[in-house]
Amino acid sequence: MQRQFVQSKRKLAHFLSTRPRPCPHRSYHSEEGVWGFRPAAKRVYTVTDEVLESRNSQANVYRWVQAFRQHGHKLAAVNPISIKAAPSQSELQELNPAFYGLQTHEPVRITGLLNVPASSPTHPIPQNVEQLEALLHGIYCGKAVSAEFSYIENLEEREWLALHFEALGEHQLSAEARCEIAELLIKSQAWDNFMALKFPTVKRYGGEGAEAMMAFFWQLLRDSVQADLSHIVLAMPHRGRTALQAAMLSMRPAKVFRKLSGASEFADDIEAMSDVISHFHTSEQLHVLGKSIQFSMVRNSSHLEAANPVAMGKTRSKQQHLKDGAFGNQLFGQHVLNVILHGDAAFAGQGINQECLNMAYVPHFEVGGTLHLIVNNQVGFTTPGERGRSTAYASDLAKAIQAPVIHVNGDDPEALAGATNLAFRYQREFRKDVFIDLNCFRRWGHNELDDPTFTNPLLYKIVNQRTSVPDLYAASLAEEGVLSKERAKELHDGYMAYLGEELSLAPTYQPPPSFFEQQWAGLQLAPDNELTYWDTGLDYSLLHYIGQQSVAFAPSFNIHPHLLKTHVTARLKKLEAGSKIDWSTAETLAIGSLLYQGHNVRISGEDVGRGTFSHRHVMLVDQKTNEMFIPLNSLEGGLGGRLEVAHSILSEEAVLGFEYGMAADNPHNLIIWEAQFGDFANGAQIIIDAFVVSGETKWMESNGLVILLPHGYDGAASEHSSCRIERFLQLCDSKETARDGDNVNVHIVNPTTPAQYYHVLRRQLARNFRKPLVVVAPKTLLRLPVATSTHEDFQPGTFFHNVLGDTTVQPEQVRKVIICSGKHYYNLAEERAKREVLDTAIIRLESLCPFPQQELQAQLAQYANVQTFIWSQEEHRNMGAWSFVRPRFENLIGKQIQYCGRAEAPTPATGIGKVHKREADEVVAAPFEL
Ligand SMILES: Cc1ncc(C[n+]2csc(CCOP(=O)(O)OP(=O)(O)O)c2C)c(N)n1
Ligand SMILES: [Mg+2]
Repeated sequence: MQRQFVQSKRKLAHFLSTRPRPCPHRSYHSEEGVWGFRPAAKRVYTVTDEVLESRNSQANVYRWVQAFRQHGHKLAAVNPISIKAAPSQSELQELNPAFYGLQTHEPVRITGLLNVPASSPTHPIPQNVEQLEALLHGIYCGKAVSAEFSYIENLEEREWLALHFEALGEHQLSAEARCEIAELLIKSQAWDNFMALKFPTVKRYGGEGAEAMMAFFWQLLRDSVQADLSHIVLAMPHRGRTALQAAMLSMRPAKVFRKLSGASEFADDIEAMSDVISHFHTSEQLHVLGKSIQFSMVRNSSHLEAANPVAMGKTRSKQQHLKDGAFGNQLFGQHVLNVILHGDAAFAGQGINQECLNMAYVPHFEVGGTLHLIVNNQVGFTTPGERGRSTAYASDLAKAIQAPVIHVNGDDPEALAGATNLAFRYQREFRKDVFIDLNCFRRWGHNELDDPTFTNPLLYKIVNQRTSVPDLYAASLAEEGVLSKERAKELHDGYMAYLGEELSLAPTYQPPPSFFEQQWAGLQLAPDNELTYWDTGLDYSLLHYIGQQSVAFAPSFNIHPHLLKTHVTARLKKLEAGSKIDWSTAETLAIGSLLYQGHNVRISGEDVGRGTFSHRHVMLVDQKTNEMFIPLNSLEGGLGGRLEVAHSILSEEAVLGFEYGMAADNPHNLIIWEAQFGDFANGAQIIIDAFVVSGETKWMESNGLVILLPHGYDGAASEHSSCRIERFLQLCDSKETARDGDNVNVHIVNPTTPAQYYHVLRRQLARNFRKPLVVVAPKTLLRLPVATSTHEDFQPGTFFHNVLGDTTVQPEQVRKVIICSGKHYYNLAEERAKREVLDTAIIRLESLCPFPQQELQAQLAQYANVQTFIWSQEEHRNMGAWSFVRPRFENLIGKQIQYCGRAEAPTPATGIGKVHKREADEVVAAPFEL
């Protein structure tokens, strides 16, 4: 027997050593040249001989034990309000020992099969199948917790999870800890009761039914400080959010009460449009077990789950700042932990969750594993679970990335604390995502004014008859003599009295400012009555050096021969000449100079390393080794900023949310997101609407994110032609009847020269305020010889021009002015030259929003003899900037303006080549024929 076993061990070792290993050159990698990524060392894991021997010699028992790990959760009664039928015998047949031919009294040796505490009179070690069955049922099919992890491919993780889940019973809380948790639950309930009493008509999305959530945070904070974490970043939806903030964090209840009386959550002198109470955020230093930890809750949007990638981005930004993970030399998550709470319906229903999970382990998006808690009240608005998803559990998406799930009964706060500790330890051990599915209930309707019995009468029969979670827990502690009823009442009454005092203070309470603090200190709001100009030029010798370095590589690096010619040599030539500087070079000069000045820059999006149009090549790939290299990270001198090339997954919504979070966290880094084509930015519309264009006025949270949207009609049909400038213009708060200041909510530019692009990028960080910047980016201009710049365009004293006037005409000859924006200018200029027209000036609006009224006026003032003003665009009439420009031109400039462009259409561009050509010809001809 023993010899056979040794032989099979040898075979196993041989098998392991001869299995094909992943070829390192096929995976994303670079030990040196890729800032923000470092491949994790491979872990080696072996099962001990003793364990293997025990398992192999009792193979059927081991199969049976494994079946409990796989199927035990189906039998577990972790649902405090279940109305579902119990699973059938056929579903559970693999839990039956007879399924494996095992007899009730057959002896078992549990070494290596199951992790159980040492034998004790109350918990004797099982000696036979019958005793083991009882134990397996107790562990895997209990009433408090169950787990799913059998789908995880990695043996070490599965073994770890089994080991620690089986020992979960050992997570015993002290009497003091239990009292602390009880106090939090009591306060959470008191908060909701107080709100119901004083504000009976308010939709507050209380935490009633899910109060056990407090035990999650209680345990999380303790584990986090013990692991020496310095930050927790949390995304959390509406439900129970104010209860958490009031009962556990230091949000002043007076702030909520003030808001509910009709005032703002900001002090009276702050002009903000504000938000609802369930979106309030807190960022504060908490003191736990003698240590402190920064607890940062990201702003919430009503769009469920949309805040999740924002939290991930914020986490990564903090990690970058603290040299966490690959930004230093360790695993991600050494200092900062990302935590996300979800609703059950929203987690299963919203596609952004798939995108976020898909980002979890991708280089440049990893944050070292997120700890997820699904607050599973088993209903979403009126929709019960089985109507809200196709899967058995609300958490099943977690399986897509093989994340373990621990299901917990929401009636058992202590079980939740234990599950939290287990999830936390898993995250620390493997730096991977892990889920807790908190099975609880919702005491009222979707909001407290709804009647849930209209739609879910049976469920609510149970809910309405049952005791609350805090009362149940307090009663059990009273019974055990841990917390007396009197003390529980005292805690409740004391908190209610405090809330009463806060309510009386609310009318005069002025919430302290919570913006432009910490890393945002020194920045301010943009001016409301002027457009500011920022000298973003630099000495050309520095730019020349940066440009050279952007294509420099070691002699041993095997550059692609085509790139050597068209990218490297061509760039060097242009730099040397100081002329014909193209779009990609200008971008490099902007990025490189910011790095040189000590700012970190991150460019994110699909295929950004090469660039959709194969123009960027900010990341080079060695043709022999597949090794990636980012030349701009080898600048010498300077202040050492680093470029992160975050080649993203094929997602718009989650990735843009991630970048918004990075930019929200640190205003001194330039964060750029590029859509593959501008058309696809609509996949991120939720993030654009709920965060990018509205975040500042809702939350007083500025953001300097740059969004690059390749745009332009070049015959590529409906979905490769238009970034929908009209939509962005409709989202901005530029004024139709008065002058814009820099304080518009978003700056939208359509630059026509590489130097303009360079200046507008650098301007993002040069200013003393931050605004999201949408760049309508070119495609054909990337290689258009006339759309180039010279070294003078970059020199000190130069800056971004909101308007580019016409320097080619004699002003007194001009009878007609065409105003346009973007690459269309070059088509018009070419047509004018072809027709040898001398009486027509073409003015370019480089900035659309803010609308540069004064500069436009200054340009127009040169032309005293003009009768005709035309807005010319290549987009259709119901698209492009026409409907934005027209009222501003007519109201602010005081002249009529005529339209030339494509006629109205339901989709941006034709798919018929000949039609495109005809339209393109007509569009450039029309202004000259009017
Ligand atoms: C994207 C989006 N769609 C719809 C809604 C409207 N809505 C608000 S809460 C809710 C139900 C959410 O259910 P669940 O995720 O289970 O959270 P719960 O409210 O039960 O805590 C819905 C549909 C929304 N806020 N966001
Ligand atoms: Mg729900």
